Amino acid sequence: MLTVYTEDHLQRNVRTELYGGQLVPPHECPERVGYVLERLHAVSLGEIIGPARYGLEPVLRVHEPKFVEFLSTAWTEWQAAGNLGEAIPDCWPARRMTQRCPSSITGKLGYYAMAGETSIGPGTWEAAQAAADVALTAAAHLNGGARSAFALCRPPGHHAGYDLYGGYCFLNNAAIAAQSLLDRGAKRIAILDVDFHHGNGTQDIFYHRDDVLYVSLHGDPAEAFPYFSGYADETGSGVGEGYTLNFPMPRATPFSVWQQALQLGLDRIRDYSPDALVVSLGVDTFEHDPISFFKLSSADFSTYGRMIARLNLPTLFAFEGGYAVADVGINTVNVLTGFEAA
Ligand code: Q9C
Ligand code: ZN
Repeated sequence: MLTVYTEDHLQRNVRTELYGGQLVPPHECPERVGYVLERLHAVSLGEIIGPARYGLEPVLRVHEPKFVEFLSTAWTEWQAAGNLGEAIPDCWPARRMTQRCPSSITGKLGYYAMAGETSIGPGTWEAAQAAADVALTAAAHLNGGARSAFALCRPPGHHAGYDLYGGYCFLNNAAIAAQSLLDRGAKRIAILDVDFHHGNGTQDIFYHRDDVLYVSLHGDPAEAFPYFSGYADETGSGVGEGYTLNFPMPRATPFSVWQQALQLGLDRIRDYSPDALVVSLGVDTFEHDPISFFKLSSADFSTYGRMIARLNLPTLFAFEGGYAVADVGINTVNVLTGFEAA
């Protein structure tokens, strides 16, 4: 399997995450990708290539123009306003307040943020754009006839909505890749999101559409981030009704249960008969993940890689979460080698 990767992700290297009432070193750190690369080499998964540059056009197919403009200027504006730390919001457009976008940078952060843990720093925008290019390059590879490709994206993307960032995400790499596959001739794309967290951003972008089926397995939003998205009764709207499928699951869910939900999701994807599959591949379902609560072992990742392969679809894996940093490489690459072994 081909991997697409660039060291430009290193430009996202913020010092702070708002966590437990403190500003701590971010869970979503550059070392995560280092462990994946190490493991890719160890198993000789295949060639690793750099991304092409696609510019903003494919990004603007799924994100709002003013949101993209905000992301590209936020750090400069934050600094120019005289702030000393990294850029974080502290005020949101809550219930019954106006939804107008302010001109103040602090106001804009609250307007565009779906969560407050994700600091913006120097290089955040450049890294986010490079991650989108990584996903688009992997998509182009599928278009060229490949059976699979791995987009080693960082920062991750599935919490980024049409005009929302947060949950460590800025641009929705998987959604950008899915849309580019449609724009290059695919009629239907399925997105399978196996990250521990609900991909509220991906759901948001495609909620009202029937040309992208979104299937997600995740921690019950009553107990897990992003808290305000991911219930089973969120099924799509308008022509999109029935094209969003959520499997929220409780604390300590073991692989035996998770696997049953996966099989139901795979059955729905098969019925949909898509031209290609995009997998939002987060490995924070791991039993030792520090911020999540499922109980998958490293061997379970291989097992479900084989299950995904049985769909026999052109498949793009886009890297998402996973914060048991030293095990992120093994778990991620186990999915890919499981897929290839099937
Ligand atoms: N107490 C991804 O995996 N904070 N994002 C959770 C838990 C945000 C995760 C706090 C987690 C975001 C891509
Ligand atoms: Zn996650």
